[in-house]
Amino acid sequence: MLNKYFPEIQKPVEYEGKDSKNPLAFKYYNKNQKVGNKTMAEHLRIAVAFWHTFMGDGQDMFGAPTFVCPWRASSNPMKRAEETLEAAFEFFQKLGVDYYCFHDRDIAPEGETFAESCKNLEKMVQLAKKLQNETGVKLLWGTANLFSNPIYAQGAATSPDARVFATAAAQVKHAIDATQELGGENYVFWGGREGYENLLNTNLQFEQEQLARFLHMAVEYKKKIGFEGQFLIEPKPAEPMKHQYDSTAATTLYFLSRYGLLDHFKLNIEANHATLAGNTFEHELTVASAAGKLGSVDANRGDLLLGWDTDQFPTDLYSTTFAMLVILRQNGLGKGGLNFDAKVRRTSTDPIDLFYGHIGGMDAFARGLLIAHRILEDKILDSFLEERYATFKEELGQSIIAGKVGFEELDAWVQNNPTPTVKSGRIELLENIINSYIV
Ligand code: XLS
Ligand code: NI
Ligand code: NI
Repeated sequence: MLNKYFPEIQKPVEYEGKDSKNPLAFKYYNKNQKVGNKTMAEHLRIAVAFWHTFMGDGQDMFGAPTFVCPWRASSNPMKRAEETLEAAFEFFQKLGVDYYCFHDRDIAPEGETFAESCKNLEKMVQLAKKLQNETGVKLLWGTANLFSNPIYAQGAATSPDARVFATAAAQVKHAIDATQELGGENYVFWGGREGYENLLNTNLQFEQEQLARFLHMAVEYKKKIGFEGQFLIEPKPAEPMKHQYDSTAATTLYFLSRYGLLDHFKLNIEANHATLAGNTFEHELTVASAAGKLGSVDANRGDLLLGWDTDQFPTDLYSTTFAMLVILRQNGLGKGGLNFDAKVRRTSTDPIDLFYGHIGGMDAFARGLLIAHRILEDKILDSFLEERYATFKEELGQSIIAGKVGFEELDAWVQNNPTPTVKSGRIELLENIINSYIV
């Protein structure tokens, strides 16, 4: 086992059960425990987000870094990248997770030129490959950072400058290559600065067409190189742009179908992006799932009192339960997983805080899984739903569903039948039932 950067942890974090008082043990997440026909690890497919966990140093717009990362000490950028990657794999092993996710620029520094950046990436990919082989940790998804470099200030695929579009395309090509080389199971497109700040300087229609052209090129390239990962789009309504084009699950699905891209993409739903859009996490998951397009999840949490992407670790059992209900009902996430796109607070200043954050998030989802599984096993919600829509199983309902009747036939039916009585939706009862399962 790698053992250099987290000396406080001398053995992998273990499951000790709910009565354990050990803060460095799982109380619910028990990797190999079967829940239904899969183990917890197979259900949850937990991934660590490279950017927050190993690049975050607590810096914000009001103050300097608070978190001293021993793995970021070297002044040589490539050495720093190597040490960061080594620290990351030590962390994955000690935490006992199977997956991680990265942006190209997380694992390799940008060089003086684009060509040099590509070389740096290729080099770091080889080290990542070696570490993956040694530890068995896999890549859930890769992505490209198309938002930090100043050339992307006005968008990447939706930039008003063709040369910037070209640069973004080249960068994504290399990021897909890197993901393929590392056996990545998915590739994510999050529209970093694909959006606008002011309509006065924006040709919105053109920019949306550009985004579609860009994604079509990606699909073509994927086919060409035989990349087998799933393409995912991660909606977000705002930040860094005032309006992002892929703002919610529904707008993204509309965009994909309008531009003939629906067959090639699924969605990566992030909890904090859902709430930023004024939706619940479970709303976004349900919209994606209902379209057969829920591919993966960025598992985090926002703060309803703050209007930005705070990316906190998930701890809310209602939220994890509702999320797992959606995921279990669609039979899992397939190639996707739960990526903790989350960071510890600026005031959590020690490497060990990274363990507390992840342990808490994994336990919260393990509990959500166990609770949701029991709710579904008991068929309480399913039988309620069956009952609520029961009239569609009867003659009238069946003729509506089969398209055998229109407004005139329905008018005739209504004229000849008694006024329907309203059936209770029983929301309070259902909420009470959910509470009785959250123990
Ligand atoms: C930012 C996004 C980002 C994506 C990956 O808000 O969540 O972290 O997940 O580019
Ligand atoms: Ni995200
Ligand atoms: Ni986010």
